[in-house]
Amino acid sequence: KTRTTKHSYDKYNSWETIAAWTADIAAQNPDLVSRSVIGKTYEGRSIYLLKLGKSGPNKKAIFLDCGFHAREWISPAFCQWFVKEAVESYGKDTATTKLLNRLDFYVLPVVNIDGYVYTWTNDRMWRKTRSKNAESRCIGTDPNRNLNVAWCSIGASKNPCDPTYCGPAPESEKEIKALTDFIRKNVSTIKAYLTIHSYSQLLLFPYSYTYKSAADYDELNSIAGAASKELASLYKTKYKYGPGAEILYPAAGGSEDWAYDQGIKYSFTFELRDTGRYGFLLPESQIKPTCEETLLAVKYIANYVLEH
Ligand code: ING
Ligand code: ZN
Repeated sequence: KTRTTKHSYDKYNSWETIAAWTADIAAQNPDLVSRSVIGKTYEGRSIYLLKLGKSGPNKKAIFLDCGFHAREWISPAFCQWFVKEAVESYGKDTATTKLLNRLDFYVLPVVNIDGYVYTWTNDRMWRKTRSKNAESRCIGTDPNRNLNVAWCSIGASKNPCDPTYCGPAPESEKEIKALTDFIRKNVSTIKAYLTIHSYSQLLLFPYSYTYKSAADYDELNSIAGAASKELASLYKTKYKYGPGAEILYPAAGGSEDWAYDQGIKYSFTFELRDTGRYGFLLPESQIKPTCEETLLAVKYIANYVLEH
């Protein structure tokens, strides 16, 4: 098959290139990576999920997703980097080898594929999905306001023209239905849920939909503090951490709150670089350092999950 564009870990890749990469990375690492399709997007694209880990009985799993919001290009870049590091380090680096021997990682490289494609073809600053709305000329729903957790009660809009439109109903978006169906089906094995956004350099944990503190506040706060410290150890990148409602803004219908209320205790939202100089338009020169430092925080959380 001829490829028009080549995949590169330190560049932003088109969806076509990422899709081909998911097939290649699974084919090249059959004992470590497998690919499945968990559903189709509104525009009919396959939603790919990669499963990473050496096969074994009764393994705990960590779910990692990227590309909820179309314009946050550093996010899918991180999921690809994470997979690269896993396959390149397995059998070489003892810590990574141990993680992959004892845990499974489900990696969803791009959740909102239609939106991501649209940022490449039409509007670089698009955020939402690309589904049509009844009785409106405006397109799309905010996927991170569309989950069934205090749906549309705060920090979300009922107006289809707004960037935080919650959709006509919880899980109205096919991409969100595919994700939540998968997690519900595997909820007994999934011990951590990590979702990657940008930008602001924050590590958020529940809740965002209420100012009430989560039952596991103390533990989540100390994990977030330690993970942020790990992240900063590489390039001194400063992260703030805390409950979403308090350190960012209150917002209902987000995936991290939903996962937490499903019983997945270790649930975090990352907001990667930067703090606004480039914002969503983070230069490609920052992909490698951003992914390297973020990987340290993700590995810290994975190790914590393994030991608890
Ligand atoms: N930020 C997230 C957003 O969806 C968030 C913040 C996290 C809201 C968790 C709700 C729950 O608005 C970005 N940059 O998308
Ligand atoms: Zn986002």
